[in-house]
Parts: sequence; C-alpha cells; structure tokens
Amino acid sequence: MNYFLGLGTNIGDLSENLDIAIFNLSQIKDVTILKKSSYYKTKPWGYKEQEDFLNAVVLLICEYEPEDFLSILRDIESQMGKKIICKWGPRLIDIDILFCDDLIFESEKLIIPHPRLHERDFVLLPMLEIAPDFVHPVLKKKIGEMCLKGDLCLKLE
Ligand code: PH2
Ligand code: MG
Ligand code: MG
Repeated sequence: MNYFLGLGTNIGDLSENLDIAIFNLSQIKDVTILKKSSYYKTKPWGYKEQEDFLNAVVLLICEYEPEDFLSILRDIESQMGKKIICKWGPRLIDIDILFCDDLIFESEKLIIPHPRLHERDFVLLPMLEIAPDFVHPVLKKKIGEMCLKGDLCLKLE
C-alpha cells in the first residue's frame, strides 16, 4: 500500500519534531519512505488561539492494513510524548493518514481519505509539491485541481 501521511506540530522544536517523526516512520519494519515534502510554516486551522504549526506530507510504502498502521502511528505519537490538549488544539506531533492508494474506507476509528484534507492548505500545499497528479478517490480531482483556501503557508527551504 502507498500511504500519504500528514504530519503537524506546534509545540517545542518544530523542525526537530518533524525530523524525529519521519525518522521513526522510516524505522518501522518493512516501511520505505518514497517522498517527503518540504516543511511548511502554517497558521493554525480550526482553533486559532495557538502557535503556528510546521506541516509536511510523506509518501511511504508498506504492507500494513489501515487500522493496524494507524495503531503503529499512534504508538509513535505517544512515544514522542503527544498529549491531546483539546480538539484541533496544540500538539507536539500529529500523524494523520491522508490516503491509502485509492482506498475509500470508514470505520469507527478511521476514515480514509482524511475527511477534511481538501479544506486544509496545510495538507494540500505539501501534497501538491510531491504528488500534484494524485487523484482524490472520492472527489475525483487531482491535488493540483483542488482549490486552495488562501491560508498563510510558508514553505521553508
Ligand atoms: N492540526 C490540527 C488543527 N489545526 N492547523 C495547522 N496549521 N496545522 C495542523 O497540523 C493542524 C492545524 C489538528 O490536527
Ligand atoms: Mg490532524
Ligand atoms: Mg491526528
């Protein structure tokens, strides 16, 4: 399976948090990271009274089924010290499954594609950088055809 993951952080040393998260992903058994976007400094989406985020998107390949992979991702988050403060609130690390091939999947724990990704420039912009032609299996649009909302996102070199 090819997974696109969205990573975000707004507590502590942000680029170090993304570096560590991506390193931890690369260390999962039989996972190969294929692509990694630049890091983007982004304005908080949803709950606005918090620090700016650093976001990135990663493409990796592995054989894990979505719910099994989700629990591996949750383990990485909690081992890195993630504590949920509030919905859409500050977080040390967030790793979300955006897409898994062209799978459409819904369970109590997990919805794929991520249900809000098309509303979020902090996901669309990094994804645009590494996979502009990827087609959203529900919306049937390429990432490059999806509307940006104009949120402030600064690509770091
Ligand atoms: N994550 C959220 C809520 N708001 N805003 C930005 N800019 N980046 C995020 O990763 C983010 C957010 C909840 O997961
Ligand atoms: Mg999230
Ligand atoms: Mg999450």
